[in-house]
Amino acid sequence: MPRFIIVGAAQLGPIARSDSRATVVARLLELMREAHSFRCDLVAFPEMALTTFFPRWDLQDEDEIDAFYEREMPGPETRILFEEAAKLGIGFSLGYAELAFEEGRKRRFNTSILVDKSGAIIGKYRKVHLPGHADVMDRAGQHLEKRFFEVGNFGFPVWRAFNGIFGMCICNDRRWPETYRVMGLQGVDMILLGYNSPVGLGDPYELDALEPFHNHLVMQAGAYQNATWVVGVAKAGMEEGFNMIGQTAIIAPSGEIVAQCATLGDELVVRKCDLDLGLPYRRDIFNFAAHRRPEHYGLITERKGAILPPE
Ligand code: CDV
Repeated sequence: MPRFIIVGAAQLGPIARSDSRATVVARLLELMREAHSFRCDLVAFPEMALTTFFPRWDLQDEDEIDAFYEREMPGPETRILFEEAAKLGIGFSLGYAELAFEEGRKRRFNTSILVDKSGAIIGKYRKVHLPGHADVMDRAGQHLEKRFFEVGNFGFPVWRAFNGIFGMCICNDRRWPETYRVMGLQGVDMILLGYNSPVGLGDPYELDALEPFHNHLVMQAGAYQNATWVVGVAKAGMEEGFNMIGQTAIIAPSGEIVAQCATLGDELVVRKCDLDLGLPYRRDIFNFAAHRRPEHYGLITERKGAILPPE
């Protein structure tokens, strides 16, 4: 029996610091309704889709910081998204900053959820690869994710949903082959991936000119090497003076980009995806059971990391 899904990648243009949740949620609702008009089963939204990308600022005030986080999901301002999804019969993935009270303390995560067509949360992922720094750096722009988030504690789970096996990862995760491989080893059919990727932060991000190339390079490689669909969704455009790349793309298990946004604003691209398109790869060139040889890769668990060249 064929396994098709119509998926929408809902890129967001910039979100201003002063934008209310209600304003942003209204934009998400519009994209969700548009996705439904294209008969989408599922619409994917970016990383931190409810607020501006606040880790660019050296925020100190606890209340000011907390205001960027969701204490509950759905919450008072986001419930309407879940209600609309249930009414339309469309699933969605959504990235947001999560404030959790666990192990007797306040915890902060960069989180993404997967919601089914009834509006129920069926999966939650917390970002593992947090880029940037905890302390302010002497350079043009800051990326303080290591200060504002803890490393995710769920690993890279996958979920049976939408007639297939689905996984999620967030932004910088897409640059790491382990991200895709851990899900690939669990038979993932489609990875939903939101990102906020600024250029112009200054050293060490001097490779700005190659950023668009690297963006697609890693997602296409991850898709091909693990025979999975990848849906990469950007928050794009000039946000609070920072230039965020777009290039939202739907990538087939062949590694080919089959749909791509053409703007840096709110834009939906849609693709009917055959979830079995990866099977020829899984049966042959990337038949993990037949060809992978982890027992011959060396004692990688004992190596704590790469040795860096001298400065
Ligand atoms: N939000 C991100 O994870 N951004 C990083 C940048 C800072 C390198 C990224 O990998 O795109």
